[in-house]
Amino acid sequence: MVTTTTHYSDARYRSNAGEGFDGVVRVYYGGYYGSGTLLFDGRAILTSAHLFAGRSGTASVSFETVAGTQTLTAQGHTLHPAYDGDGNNDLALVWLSGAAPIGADRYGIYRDEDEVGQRMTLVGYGRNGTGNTGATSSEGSPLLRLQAANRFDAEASTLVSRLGSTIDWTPLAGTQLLADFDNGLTRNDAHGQLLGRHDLGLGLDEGLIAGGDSGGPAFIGDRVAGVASYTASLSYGSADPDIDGFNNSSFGELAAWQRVSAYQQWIDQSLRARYADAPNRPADVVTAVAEGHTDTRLAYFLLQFTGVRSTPEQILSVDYATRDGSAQAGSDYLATHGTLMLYPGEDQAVIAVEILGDRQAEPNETFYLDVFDPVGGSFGAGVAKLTAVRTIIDDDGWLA
Ligand SMILES: [Ca+2]
Ligand SMILES: [Ca+2]
Ligand SMILES: [Ca+2]
Ligand SMILES: [Ca+2]
Repeated sequence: MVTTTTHYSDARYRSNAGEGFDGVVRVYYGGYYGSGTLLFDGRAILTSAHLFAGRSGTASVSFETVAGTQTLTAQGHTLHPAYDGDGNNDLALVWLSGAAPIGADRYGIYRDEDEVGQRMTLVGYGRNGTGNTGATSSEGSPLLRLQAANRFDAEASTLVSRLGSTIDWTPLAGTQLLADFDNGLTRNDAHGQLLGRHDLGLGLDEGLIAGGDSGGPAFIGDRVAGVASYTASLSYGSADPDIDGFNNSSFGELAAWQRVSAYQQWIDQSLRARYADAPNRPADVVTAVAEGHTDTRLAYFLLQFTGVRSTPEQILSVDYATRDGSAQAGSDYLATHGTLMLYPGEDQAVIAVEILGDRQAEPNETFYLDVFDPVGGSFGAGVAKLTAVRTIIDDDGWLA
């Protein structure tokens, strides 16, 4: 009745490349395809661990942007250390060997724990089909990025408390989110029938994951909130919602996404650990960054907390956003915004901003990073915002 292998999305509504989500990629490893999301520093892909486990090879990542399809060989990948092969901690990070294509969207991660009940957008390179037939196309070429929508209905450990030993896997509490594939009929409303979470879906926008979508994102707004992990066809007592009884991403099935908000510390700290040239103390901060000639390079801003936590476990945070000076977002650097978390044991961390290389002679230019909305600390009496400036040093022969 249940499979916990790769699955993803059966979208009845779909869009092709060029309609957004240019940072959702296809990931290839060991003869298998999945999907993934380019994260906010332009250096890492968030995907699922089960694409890699038990296989060998070198990962590659294909971007579809207005510039066409670009496939990059990965430098390596990291599985979540507690991945158990049975749907828990099913996350991996793929490390690009350089910067992602400039035209690919970078995505922040969803950090709040209010996902259940929210509409989300599913994007991936999985098989397509319809809710009545299930996934019908084969995986592989050509790249076809599909899009659909759904709503998170429940947290996956609810399955255990409601269905007991009917299910043969044990979702870790708080770490997975569920959605079902609705056709508007009560009898095929999987979470209504199985969990008492009644919702008849989003009409023609509704979709689910299918093979090839594994590792792909579920976005709430423009942030990745879930990572596609598995689908299931479940029945319980008189409840038999799957329209055809097969695990094929049809109406009446449910799917699970790894809950990104529960893994933000692992994601953030894994990315930061890759910044070999990041400053560790104020004296090492580089405020003037050479522009470079191609791709992007990282400029770092160092945030330090010098106060005392109310408890050692307290997590601190600030929000941040870049702002143009004489340098302009999109032509001189890539705009970014997000939340920087300081986890227990951390009193400082860096924010990375991508500087765009080119071969044009131009003046040295500046941009800003604003930091605001501190949680768990303050910037000092009456101070609502901190601002730092970086200078992009032209290296193409400007004479002034
Ligand atoms: Ca649904
Ligand atoms: Ca439903
Ligand atoms: Ca089915
Ligand atoms: Ca240059």
